[in-house]
Amino acid sequence: MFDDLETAMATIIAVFQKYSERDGDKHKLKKSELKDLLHDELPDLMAHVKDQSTLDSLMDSLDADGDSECNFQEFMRFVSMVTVCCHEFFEHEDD
Ligand SMILES: [Ca+2]
Ligand SMILES: [Ca+2]
Repeated sequence: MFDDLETAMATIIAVFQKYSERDGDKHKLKKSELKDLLHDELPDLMAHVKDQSTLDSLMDSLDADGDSECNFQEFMRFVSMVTVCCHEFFEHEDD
């Protein structure tokens, strides 16, 4: 099968919904939902984000519309940012 990217897109949507539906607005991640998502789905990354203030500033930088929640567009901006960083990291691995 050649649908890896489609699968990846569907996975991103499913992961977002799994956490956004837990509490309050079903279509947005509040800070506690975002925290659980990052801990469970990005454990390697979260190993570098140990303190609450880092999480707070991450949430603030993601929250483009200032409603203190992370909607799917804001989440996607974060996922693409992290993915680009990972890509750059692996590119430099070959240098
Ligand atoms: Ca929610
Ligand atoms: Ca927001």
